[in-house]
Amino acid sequence: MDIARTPSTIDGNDQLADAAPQPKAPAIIRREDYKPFPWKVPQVALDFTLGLDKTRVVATLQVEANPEAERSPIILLNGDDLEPLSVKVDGEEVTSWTLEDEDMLLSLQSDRHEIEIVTEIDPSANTKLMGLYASDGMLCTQCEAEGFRRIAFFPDRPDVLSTYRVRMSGDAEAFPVLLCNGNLEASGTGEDGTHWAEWHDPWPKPSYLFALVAGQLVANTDSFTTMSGREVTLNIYVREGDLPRTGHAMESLKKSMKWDEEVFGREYDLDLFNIVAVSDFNMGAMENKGLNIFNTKYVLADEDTATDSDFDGIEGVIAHEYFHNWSGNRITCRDWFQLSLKEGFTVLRDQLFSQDMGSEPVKRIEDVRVLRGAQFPEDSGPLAHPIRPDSYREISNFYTATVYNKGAEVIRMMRTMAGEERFRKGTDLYFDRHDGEAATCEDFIRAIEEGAGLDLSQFRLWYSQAGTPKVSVRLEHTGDTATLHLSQDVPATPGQPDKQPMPIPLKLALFDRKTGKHHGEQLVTVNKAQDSLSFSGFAEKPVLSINRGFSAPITVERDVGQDELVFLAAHDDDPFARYEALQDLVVGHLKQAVDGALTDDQRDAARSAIAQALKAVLEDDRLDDLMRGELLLLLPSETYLAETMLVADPGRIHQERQALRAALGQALESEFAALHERASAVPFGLSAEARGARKVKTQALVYMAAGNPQRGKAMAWAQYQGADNMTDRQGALMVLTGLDGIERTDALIDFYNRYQGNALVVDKWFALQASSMHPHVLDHVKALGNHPDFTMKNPNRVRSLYMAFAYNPHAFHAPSGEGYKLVADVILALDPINPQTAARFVPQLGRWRRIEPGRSALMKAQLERIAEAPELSRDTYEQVSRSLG
Ligand code: B3K
Ligand code: ZN
Repeated sequence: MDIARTPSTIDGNDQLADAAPQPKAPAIIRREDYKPFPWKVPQVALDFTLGLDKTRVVATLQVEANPEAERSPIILLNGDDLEPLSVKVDGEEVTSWTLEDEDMLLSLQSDRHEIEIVTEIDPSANTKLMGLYASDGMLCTQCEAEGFRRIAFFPDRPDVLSTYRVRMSGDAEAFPVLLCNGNLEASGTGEDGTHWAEWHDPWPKPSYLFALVAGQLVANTDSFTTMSGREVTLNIYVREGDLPRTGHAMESLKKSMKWDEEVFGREYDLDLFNIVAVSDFNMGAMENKGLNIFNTKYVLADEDTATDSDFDGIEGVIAHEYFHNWSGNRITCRDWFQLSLKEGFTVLRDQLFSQDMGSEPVKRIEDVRVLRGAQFPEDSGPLAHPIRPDSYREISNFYTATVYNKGAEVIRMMRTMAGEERFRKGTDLYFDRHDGEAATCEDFIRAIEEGAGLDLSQFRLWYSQAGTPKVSVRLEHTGDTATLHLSQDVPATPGQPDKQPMPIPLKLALFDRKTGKHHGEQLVTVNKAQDSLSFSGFAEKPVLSINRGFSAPITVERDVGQDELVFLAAHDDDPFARYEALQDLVVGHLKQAVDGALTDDQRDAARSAIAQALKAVLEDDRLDDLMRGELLLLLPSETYLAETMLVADPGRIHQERQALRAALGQALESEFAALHERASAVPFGLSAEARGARKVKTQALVYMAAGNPQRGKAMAWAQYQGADNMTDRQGALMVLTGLDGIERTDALIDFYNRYQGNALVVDKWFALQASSMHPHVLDHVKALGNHPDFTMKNPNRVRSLYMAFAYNPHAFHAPSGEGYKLVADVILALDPINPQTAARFVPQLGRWRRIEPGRSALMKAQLERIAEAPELSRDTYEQVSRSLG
């Protein structure tokens, strides 16, 4: 990720880079420098002789001069950690090549050639998990964004599209299953216990979508008949013992295939769709053409080992990767600055799918919570960048909540403005017009503009301006007219001091105080810095409900009293707006409390208003439990609270938030006890009712434990012992982990013993302790770092311990600064092993400017310590230098 910098800021950053003890600052790549590649590579043949420690790759490239680009007598073939063993042009060994940094520059005499390059790689030494690597005895690949260059010398950029023919051979016992993109065309046995397979992918693709898997795997096999009647074979490959936990992933895949046909008119285009689950993986999953590779976390589930939210995560990620087949693979990105073209759009598609599969309002609230928790802090910090960035040093740093989640919100706004039907006309035009191309965000916008009949000229600013717009709202009432005064401000971000007003689509409604009803929802688009709108026919001042459904990814500052928020919390018919009113009520109170601006009486009054609103949620029988559970998640995260303050004191935020939770637990103890009892009586099942019951059951426990720890502990221990599913068991253990006592110890030991050997559940065991409310988390995490099951080599394990810790504000922000030191130690230790994962920790320390001075200095000192380390990776270097710059 990177910010859109003015030239002067770029220079400033370079000076900083020069000051650091780096031999050479990694280059800045700029969007404006894009040039088409001088060569086309219509066909590629790859021949792999597989081995865990030594894999030989023969890459044969048919190349021809690209008539749409400037001619060049040299072809640049990217490489990373590769040595060429032989280089041939048109069958002849040549020496007309040089290596520049890691890349090969090869001279070519005429317009059309065959290039053959042989390399040898060591997959078991590949701890970066980019390129071809060994995981748990099998071989697999990850090529996005720039991993293919670790396998073969190649123009490793997304606008070079080729068809691939791949032959792979290897030991039949070690690698009984041999998979690649496309269709299996031939296979057979070779000499000395080897066997081979030949795969062909008819769809031209960029190198980042290449994939290969070889290992001891078994498949859950099923099939899907597409809308045109073609039968597609579906396989989910896993380790043998994991087969019984693949059912939910398979169902999710079939639902996704059907939904994409119905909602976006997209049909699958090969006869085979393979998914492979691997346990060492840098992210969630990867959409390689016809051969998706998944983190086991997003494939394996059953009721004993996975929570309801794990099940939802699997459904969403399976859908996301499948949807990429069109939004990403059939139409890919011209360059990596266009990443949101495929990611923002595909996130929107997976969000809409999950809304349709479950509860639409609940999913919307969850998505907004993620946006606020992860993306708003990006937008307001040193790493802020537009959804289509202008420059970067390391593309891996760009897989951000801004590109993904804000990118999805921006396209969702287009959909809101166009309406569903017209939006679909726009996406149809996009898919038709750009099929088979490497496209740009501008291509997408133009297709929506033409297909949906929208004017998006000013809207394009959402692609180029970083920062979360703030809209201030005031409602004035005179005579029978209500006038809404709106003003917008897009805050300055690094490199973008001045912003222009953007079109902001706001859904709103005006409520009659007496009837509790409104006269219809309206959509208004504010596109000026200041605007006023009048509504007549209101004898009394109405209550304003605004940004309903979170129609725009902004912050709203509304000039309303506590009574109006309580009114909306009780009456708003838009579930999101209802949730929002409760949130505003709580955020407003906590901000005042943290500022020390409340007398005891005022504090009591506010707490009792919040308790009343919460009681209304508990008693409202129009709500189902899934929605009730969302509303009970009343307390905004400490991170989000910090985000609403210019400079935050994490200690005070934690204290006040905990105190409010305890007060609510005490005020409504009998109500929560009754809720827990009612929900506990619902037997296990996968219906919305049963899932809702599990959700509110643990919510009730959380409040009970805060208000009356002894009683809460006893109930949690009983829930733990009686649990017949992971949702209940994990919920109870989460509560116990935050408390002291023998129950905590016993439950943690029991959980570990019960699931020892199941890596995904042991990850939960680490994560629960690292994210707990217990005052001694820091000591627990330090000790867990020495646990025999802990390893820096497995990203899931690293995330479950240290990422959970870094995102646990009360632990991370320990006043001594030890939390910051621990995270900096992790970054330094992990950087040489897996830089992509190491760099992901930096943004937490990068928040230093928004934290109170004592802690801020300690955070900055740790960033400086990292910056001084010799030989930082490009990933970590970029994030640290920008966080300090
Ligand atoms: N496209 C991949 C992400 C690749 C990340 C590379 N650092 C997964 C996804 O968004 O679907
Ligand atoms: Zn994606």
